[in-house]
Amino acid sequence: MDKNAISVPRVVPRKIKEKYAVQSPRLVTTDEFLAPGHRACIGCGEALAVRLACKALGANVIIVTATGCIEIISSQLPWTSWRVPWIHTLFENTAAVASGIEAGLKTMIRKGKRPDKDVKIAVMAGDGGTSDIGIQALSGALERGHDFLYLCFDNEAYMNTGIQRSSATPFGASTTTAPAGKKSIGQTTWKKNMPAIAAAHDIPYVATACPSYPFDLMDKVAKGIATKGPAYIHILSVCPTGWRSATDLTIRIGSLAVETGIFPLYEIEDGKYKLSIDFPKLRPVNDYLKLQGRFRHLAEETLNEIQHRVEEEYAKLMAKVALTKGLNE
Ligand SMILES: Cc1ncc(C[n+]2csc(CCOP(=O)(O)OP(=O)(O)O)c2C)c(N)n1
Ligand code: SF4
Repeated sequence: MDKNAISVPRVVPRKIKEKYAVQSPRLVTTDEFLAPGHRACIGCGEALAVRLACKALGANVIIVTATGCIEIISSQLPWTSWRVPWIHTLFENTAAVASGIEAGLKTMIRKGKRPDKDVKIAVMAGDGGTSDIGIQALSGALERGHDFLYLCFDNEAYMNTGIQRSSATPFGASTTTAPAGKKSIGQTTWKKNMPAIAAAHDIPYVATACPSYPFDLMDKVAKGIATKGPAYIHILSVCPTGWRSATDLTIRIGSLAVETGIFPLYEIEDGKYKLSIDFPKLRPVNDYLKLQGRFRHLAEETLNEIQHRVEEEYAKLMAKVALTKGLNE
């Protein structure tokens, strides 16, 4: 057991506490690989998610980070928050740089120039860097089968440069480049399903996570980094600055994304779907939307449209989970 480990009570979603509560405490390392004192905004879900992910990755990892909030908040020269080897790359080539590092390490090990054979590679990028600008390099790396874990921290817009819409911005959200007004509801396209795109590459591990469920997130990162071959985890990261939400509601809003079915938590292991939390009944989407200023302008008609779409997508996911169950029986 890690000598620095501390015992923390497990966080479980409200209302289903009795059903899912785990009485025994879990152990989490007190080691921090993303040092405190970085420059993230107050209540930043992305910084919390990165911190938790780093705990699960451990010390023996090389982290490759695209441009974006994660990079800017952590590497303001002459300081750095990174306590593990870290490289900042361009948006376009993040997964390609990780591929090169992996191939280089393999060669060094083969030539006996690297005694430590267990070093892992993790990529960290935002939704813009993943679902828009870096998608081609990511697709190539997944297809070639490089051994790394790709973590997309999805705050649903290009936050670092001022809340511009990305293909991961949800329908109806107001952003600076898709502003809501008299003639527009804001974003008019549905959120790109990045986990499904990663899964379509037939990689061994794909998952979704959210720091509102810290143990689930850390378990998935540990699993992803231990996977032989490419793994992809899509992490919903609440951004109070861009979502126009209260800074002390970050954890609650993340939980509501899951409880409403807007962002279900699941894993796809070797093509088999598994729901991480199965709610007896989903909450109405407005419970989640009403806490965020970016959706403040939405009329009932649009809220109903979003509700309908979420139910439809959730049913599709449940069908895949049921199919997996059927195949296993
Ligand atoms: C090719 C290219 N286009 C645009 C930029 C400017 N830029 C830097 S950070 C950023 C936003 C990043 O958004 P995202 O990947 O979603 O991460 P976030 O900041 O939201 O965490 C942009 C557009 C850039 N650095 N390179
Ligand atoms: S803009 Fe959003 S994601 Fe970026 S540091 Fe601030 S809260 Fe975090």
